[in-house]
Parts: sequence; structure tokens; C-alpha cells
Amino acid sequence: MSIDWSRFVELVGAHQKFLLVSHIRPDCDALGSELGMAGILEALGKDVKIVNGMATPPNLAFIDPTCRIKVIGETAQASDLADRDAIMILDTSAWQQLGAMAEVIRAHSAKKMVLDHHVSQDDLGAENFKNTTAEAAGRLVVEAADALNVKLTPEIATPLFAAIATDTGWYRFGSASSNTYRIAARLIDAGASPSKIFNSLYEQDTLGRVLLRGVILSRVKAELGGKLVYTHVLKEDFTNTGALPSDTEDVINMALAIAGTQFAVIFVEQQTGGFKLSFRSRCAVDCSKMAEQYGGGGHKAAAGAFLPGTLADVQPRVLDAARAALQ
Ligand SMILES: [Mn+2]
Repeated sequence: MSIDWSRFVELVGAHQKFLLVSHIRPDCDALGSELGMAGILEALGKDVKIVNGMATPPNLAFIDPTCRIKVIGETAQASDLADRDAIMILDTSAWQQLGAMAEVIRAHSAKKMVLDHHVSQDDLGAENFKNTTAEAAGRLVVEAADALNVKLTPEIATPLFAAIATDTGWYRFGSASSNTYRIAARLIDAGASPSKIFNSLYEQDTLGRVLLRGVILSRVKAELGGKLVYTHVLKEDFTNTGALPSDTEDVINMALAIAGTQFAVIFVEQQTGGFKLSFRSRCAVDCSKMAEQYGGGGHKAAAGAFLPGTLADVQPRVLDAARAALQ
């Protein structure tokens, strides 16, 4: 599916006041694509506003150093956007993903355009510029810059490098092709600093988070010749290390990185008691089926559930089920 860039160029040329929007729970591809596109349109003399349905999360604030991305109902109102003659929706094509901006877009008479790489698609009343084979929306924004003959500056290249980096797991997923690396090289030449971006994205842990990770990893046990690994974290671990409940994210994936591991479980004690279970699978065992036994759910490769009780109550039951599934 290739994009008709000549039509895109025609539409950009025909409009002057742009509103850029992306999805709720904004990630780096959403925000980076908006900021990159804003820089491109401004290089062409356009007036650009960026407003989302949800605030930029604190860990991604670095990408928007001048805080130009606004939030509807908080730092921007629908009445501020009445003068826009074009709305460009980036990195989503679904009403549900637009949050409170969906209402603003529906009610607005501006020309609407979508620039996206997702398969799912609603009729947003827009002209669609979609390439579902693209590894990131940010890559489509680079193509837009080329089509519009806009030179990449550090302000444009930096958020776009971050956008493509995050959607490709720092250029390592199967979606990252040799072309992805060519685009990355161009963005670096234009002023993006991979080391600074990596540091901002992935080297901002708190001491508590690192200490908690150490506690959890020190408790990892392996069974069935290493196929099954599991660990746990208790309420007191959070107070002892100064970590937050959200600091347990990703630790389960570290356990799954042990060679030969096929199934991993982490038992996380909740502040109000009981345990949250997270399952990860790299084999035929379906995590969602495991989780459903305990009233939870998820996907084949990753799922979660909650069980009341102490570790001594919960752990043997779940491990027996995991052992049975793996044998
Ligand atoms: Mn994306």
C-alpha cells in the first residue's frame, strides 16, 4: 500500500492553519510524528497547533522541550481551534483512540487528513494517507518532508528518530529494514543524537527501581530443565527499596531472556493484598488460557490475572498449572 504523496502535497499547499492530533496514551511515535510534522509545516510557513486527547506522559516530556503539545479541556479548548482549516491525524485511524479529540474532530468543518501505519481503520471523514507496512508513523513523516521538499533540521529529526526508534524497539524488531537504517542515518546527519535520545528514553530509572529489579531477579527460580522460570515481589520490597508499584514492569521479560526459557510467571503482591500474576510464553502454552483459569485475560504471549491469598496459597496452585501445561 503506497501513499499518493502528490495528493498530500496538494492538500498541504491548499491549507494554512493546521491542527495536528494523535492517539490517547500517546507514545513516542505519536508525539514524535506530531512534532516532526509541525516542524515541516512551519518550514512551509504554515500555522500549526498540536492538541491531543491525553497528556504527554512524564517519561516522554523530553521530546517536547517547549511544551507545545496541548491537551484538550486542559491546556487547549475547542474554541481555540475554530480557526483551523486542516486537521491532520497521525499514528491512528480509530475514533476510539482519539479520546476527547474525537468530538472536536467530528464537529469541525476543516479538511481532514490521516497519516498512519495501523491496519485498523474507522471512517474518520478524512482523506487517508496510509501505509500499513511502515514500521512507524514517524517514517511516513520523513517521507512527507521529502515530498514537500523540506530540509530536515535537528528540531524535526530528533523527534522523528525517537518515533521510529521506539516503534521498532530501538531498530531491532523484524519491522526494521535496511531502509529504516537509511532513514535513521539521514536523521542523524540532520542532527538527531541517538545517544542523547537513548539516554532520555531508557536511562532514567530511579535507584528504587534498579534495587527492586535486583530483589526480584535474585529470587528467580528455574524448573523443568529451565523451561519454567518464576519469581515474586512482596509489598515490603517496595518500602525497602523505595520503588513504586509500576517499577515491576518489564522485570518478567528479563526472566524470559534466560536461554531456554519457555514460560515465565511473576507474582506481584498488591498494596491491598493478594497477588497479581503476569505470564509470558515463548512456546505453545497460551498465556491467555492460563490467566482465564483465574478470571484474568490477555494474549497468547502475555497475560495477567489476580488471585487473593498469601504467596504460600497462590504460588503452588499456579506453578502446578504451569507445570501441567508445559509437560
Ligand atoms: Mn506508531
